[in-house]
Amino acid sequence: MRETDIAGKSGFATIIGRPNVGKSTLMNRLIGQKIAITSYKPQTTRTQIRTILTEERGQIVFLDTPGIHATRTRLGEFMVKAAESTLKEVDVILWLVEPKKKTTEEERLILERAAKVSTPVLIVINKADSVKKAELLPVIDRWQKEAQEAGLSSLKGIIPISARTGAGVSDLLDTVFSLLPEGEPYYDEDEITTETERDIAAEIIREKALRLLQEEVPHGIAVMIESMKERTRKDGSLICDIDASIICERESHKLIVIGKKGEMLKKIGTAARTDIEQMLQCKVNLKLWVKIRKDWKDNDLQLKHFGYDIKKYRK
Ligand SMILES: Nc1nc2c(ncn2[C@@H]2O[C@H](COP(=O)(O)OP(=O)(O)OP(=O)(O)O)[C@@H](O)[C@H]2O)c(=O)[nH]1
Ligand SMILES: [Mg+2]
Repeated sequence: MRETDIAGKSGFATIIGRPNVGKSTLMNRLIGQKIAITSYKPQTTRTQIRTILTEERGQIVFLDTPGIHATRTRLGEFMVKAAESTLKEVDVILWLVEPKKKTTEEERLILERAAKVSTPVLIVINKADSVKKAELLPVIDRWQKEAQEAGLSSLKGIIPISARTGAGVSDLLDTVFSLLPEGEPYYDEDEITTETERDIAAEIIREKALRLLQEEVPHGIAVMIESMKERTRKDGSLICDIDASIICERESHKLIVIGKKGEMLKKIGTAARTDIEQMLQCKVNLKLWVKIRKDWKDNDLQLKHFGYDIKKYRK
């Protein structure tokens, strides 16, 4: 290909799929840096997260989105809207699925929605490392048929990858670039994300809570950064003081988050501090509090206060 054929591409690519399929892992892999939090539990990501990849051939703005699922709470409604609202707004849809034998209800929902828009779609079969190569072909065939039957006429390819190992990711990137329109970049070339350090710090704390706590407790948690200030220590080095609150839904959850003699809260704090120090490249002094806001997941005002503004995506 001549260089001029690929020069100056620019556009948006949304990453959608059901919960836990590996969307955030893929986005981090694509930009080569950890911005979005990940966990083995479904419904980890709650908002749209925007990251930017700039290369000589152009710029891609990726949107990592919450997993699409059937939902009963206002927070769940917000999350699904945050994902679905991207479908029409972008230049390419990266739809992640897993190499399983059956299509899930959630995936049928996505097929239906994606067939209604004219945006180019790539079906990305993630976690290809979890099956033998020979098992992938029937999966590709099955998705081809599913897409045809659902009238997904904008399907541009089916690409197996592993977000975990990186296998197939550069082919995927080439395909995304080939589908983007030519145009000026949307962001400066040194910009990696539109998330603030505060947003990322709050998410890191939530990630540690998700990974360390068992069962339903972490799904009812929100994290608020109350204050975040850098100061110079006597020896001239920088330190960042962060005060943050973990919000939970009930007293019993608060006790679990704090743990016996405060052990759990300490664990969450230590793990989060290490990651935040890596992000900020300086020492961090992290203080964590635990607060109760009863049923905050169904209260529009509180949702907005914790960064989940339901009006943002409601059309
Ligand atoms: N084996 C394998 N596991 C993967 C791969 N990609 C992601 N995972 C794992 O799948 C789990 C979910 O990953 P996430 O990236 O958090 O998934 P997500 O789709 O963003 O999930 P939600 O935000 O909850 O919708 C994690 O335990 C990842 O380590 C992969 O390519 N192979
Ligand atoms: Mg995610």
